[in-house]
Amino acid sequence: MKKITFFIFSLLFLSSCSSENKTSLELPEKKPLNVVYIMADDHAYQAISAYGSKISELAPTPNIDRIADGGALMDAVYCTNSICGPSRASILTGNLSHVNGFYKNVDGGDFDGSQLTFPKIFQQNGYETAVIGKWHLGTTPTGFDYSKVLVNWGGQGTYFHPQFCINGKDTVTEKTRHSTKAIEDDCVNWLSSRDTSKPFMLMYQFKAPHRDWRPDSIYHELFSDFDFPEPETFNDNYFGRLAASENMMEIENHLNRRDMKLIAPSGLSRRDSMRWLAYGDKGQFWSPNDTLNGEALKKWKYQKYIKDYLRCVKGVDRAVGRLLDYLEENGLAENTLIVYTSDQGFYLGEHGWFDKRWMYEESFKMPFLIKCPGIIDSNTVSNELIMNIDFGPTLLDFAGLDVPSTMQGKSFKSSFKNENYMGRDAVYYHYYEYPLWHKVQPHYGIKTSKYKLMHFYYSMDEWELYDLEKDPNEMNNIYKDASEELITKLKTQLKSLQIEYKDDFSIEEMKVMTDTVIQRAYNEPNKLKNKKS
Ligand code: SGN
Ligand code: CA
Repeated sequence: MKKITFFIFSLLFLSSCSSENKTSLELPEKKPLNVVYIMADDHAYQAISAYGSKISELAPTPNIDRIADGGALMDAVYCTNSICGPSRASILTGNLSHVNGFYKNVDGGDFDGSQLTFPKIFQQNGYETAVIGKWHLGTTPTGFDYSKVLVNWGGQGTYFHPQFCINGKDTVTEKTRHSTKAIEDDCVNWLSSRDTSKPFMLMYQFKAPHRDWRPDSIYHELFSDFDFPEPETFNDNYFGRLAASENMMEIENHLNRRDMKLIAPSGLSRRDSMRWLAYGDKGQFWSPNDTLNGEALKKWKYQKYIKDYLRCVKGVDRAVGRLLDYLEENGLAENTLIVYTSDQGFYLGEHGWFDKRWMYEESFKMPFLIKCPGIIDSNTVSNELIMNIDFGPTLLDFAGLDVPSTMQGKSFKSSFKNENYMGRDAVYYHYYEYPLWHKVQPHYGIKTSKYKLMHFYYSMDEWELYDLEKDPNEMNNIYKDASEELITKLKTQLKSLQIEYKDDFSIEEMKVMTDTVIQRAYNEPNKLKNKKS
């Protein structure tokens, strides 16, 4: 794609606004559209107050909500493979996991950065581009003029003493600031020192609130004078759902000592200390004292988990507020598109769980708030069915840049203004990683506005069907009771999506994808020496 001048940018932005009756006299005043894409890690929509859940009323996110107040709250945005690296790879490429090649975090290799990604298109069209924070794709980011990404702890980064790699070369260890604060400061610094003759596209990506949920010390006392309510499905017994019954992500049975912030006994070797802290991952029983067990222990674990999680969210909300203030104070708010999302959803005790991966609603659905003055009206609520592969095409479309036909995702920009917009009637899902972590059976499926059909195919052959209107909590699998007509209709729809997305492999071929082991070579500091930058 050829570079274009900034005069052309102005034209493109004008046309992208599709604003009626513009005259050429107005042209010189119009500025090109900037983009700030904010993404947290594992931030559940239930923990954003704009989505209105019970817990978020007690732990509001006023700054994140500002994005929806000035733009749109999207209520039907879905992840195509609900784990970190795969979701990020799909967002960058606009393609499903089996097409972009990054479909597992564990033994799934590194991201092929030579592929076409949406940041590359912004960069090729004269934007200054940057990614700061969590990346988790192994290889050095491509398509960015500046990158500063977390590299320690297998690319996850840590909350304290995180290590960042700058432009694939220099590694720095953050000695004082919490990871959220370091990323917040770095983004504002990057904005302040950017080349102001160009428009910018910034990816602002937090580690928080990912496991092991370690908040900044300034939030340690938050929520200490009350308890959060447990979700309706907290004591789910997984009746009628074989795959769910085999999980290893229960609050009661799989949170470990590290998650609960216990301190390992002194005198242990580093290895033994790590083992001591990881105790509980595999269902081993432990209790912080002699009196807590049974239901009381489960309740105690939940409160510790949810409070630390929401304290981490509090830091993210503050950091988002700082960015929004910066844009407003520097005259950038009117021509900057802002997105807030998470790489996937997360369980906050629903079905008794933490973590993600399942096609059940809490981990499948992504929070998505978007603001673009002049195009999206304030306080819009959208129920359009969207997939994460649509993000890149949409951002390009807003900026007036061409979306390559090789991207499987589609822009939903025109859904905000065009009353005749024809959106999707179903979204597609496919998850592969097994058994690590958390023993979630590989599965694929579709969701329409009324039904969800899922197939768990790896070491079982189980179908699940939910009537989402009657059973939004997905507790009642009606696959065996549903009419043949309904099952046939949904399976036909599923098959046609698999063909459309070129994911119509045989079950045996799909199993091979899960079993394939591709070593990863993260850009961790000690490995960098051996790698070419
Ligand atoms: C770590 C976590 C898992 C989590 C994965 C994937 N364990 O391995 O609980 O599912 O990350 O998360 S931990 O003990 O190391 O925290 S993802 O966001 O990268 O997909
Ligand atoms: Ca994640």
